Amino acid sequence: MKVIDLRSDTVTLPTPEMRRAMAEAEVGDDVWGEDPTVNRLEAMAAERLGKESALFTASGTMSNLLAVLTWCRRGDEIVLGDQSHMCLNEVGGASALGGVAYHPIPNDEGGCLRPEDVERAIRWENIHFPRTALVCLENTHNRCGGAVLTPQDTRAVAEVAHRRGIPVHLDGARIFNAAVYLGIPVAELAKDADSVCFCLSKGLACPVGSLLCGSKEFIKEARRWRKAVGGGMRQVGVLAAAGIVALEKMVDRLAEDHENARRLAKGLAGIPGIRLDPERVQTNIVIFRWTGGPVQEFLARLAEGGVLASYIGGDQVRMVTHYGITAQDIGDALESVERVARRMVGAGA
Ligand code: TLP
Repeated sequence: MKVIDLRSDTVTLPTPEMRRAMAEAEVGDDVWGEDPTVNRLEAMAAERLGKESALFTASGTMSNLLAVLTWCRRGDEIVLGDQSHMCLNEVGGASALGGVAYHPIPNDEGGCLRPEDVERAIRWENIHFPRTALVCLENTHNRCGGAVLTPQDTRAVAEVAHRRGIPVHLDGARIFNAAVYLGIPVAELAKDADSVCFCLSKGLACPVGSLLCGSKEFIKEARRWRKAVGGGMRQVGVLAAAGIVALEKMVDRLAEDHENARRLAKGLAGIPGIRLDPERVQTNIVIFRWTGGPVQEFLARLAEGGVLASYIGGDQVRMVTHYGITAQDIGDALESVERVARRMVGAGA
């Protein structure tokens, strides 16, 4: 039985071209700055994102953590969305490892923060308060169904933060999906952020890696923090080589994943027990509510039929399209989901 794995775009496997590039990569000791392949990837990333410098890290979580450690001191506070990955899914790293408090404010349905909420959340000088040291955004927004922030959305928040002298970090794990959706250069989406990270190991299909981008001074400091958290890697050009292939070859094809996600969402919307508005799906993430019985049973039955999806709390299920999923897989997955849904809804009626 073929398994259609829609749990995440992190399950993507490296392309044959990536494997070849990895095998042939020229390498050196990156802690000494001597890995030519890493240096090339970092230069490419900085150039694409329109920043002075970039740092190759082990994961999106590490990039976000390094941004917090670099911008903040112990006892400071970060303002971020209550549905953001940094808030919900990064093991509380900012506070556990950086002594930095989280100040979550509501994300709207489109993954944005309202500038007036950001303004209100920023502390004024008072001996009782932590200092607000960073405002964080996420684009695309994972928990808000892959929603895209426009350059204007980012600018509106950055204007408030910058007026108060506070930098903005953008978790752009899937920022290339946003750029492809909007049909604009990724640098436009990063322009108003002081630091930005993106992942190679999601839709871009690399086995490992993320890049943190910002000013020369910021990256120099983030590089020290990367070493401190044990993230200084040595002949890591073997991984960076895949990243170079990803940036050159894997960005434009994200449009296919978006097309597949739209087809998936439209099909799901017609299945009994499933609630979602397919018009809201912009990129490669589809989140829906399952109202036809226990959600864990629904997921277990889907898995028995060869369709893997993930549970994200309440009655919500997430499906993500990616390089490993074809248009044919979408049709097959929809048939399987419909079969399970009809049985469960029929049994409950
Ligand atoms: N997201 C993963 C899980 O952790 C939920 C996924 O399957 O979507 N920022 C955003 C917006 C992310 O979605 C993720 C990963 C990260 C950061 C962290 O990246 P990694 O997994 O490389 O640490």
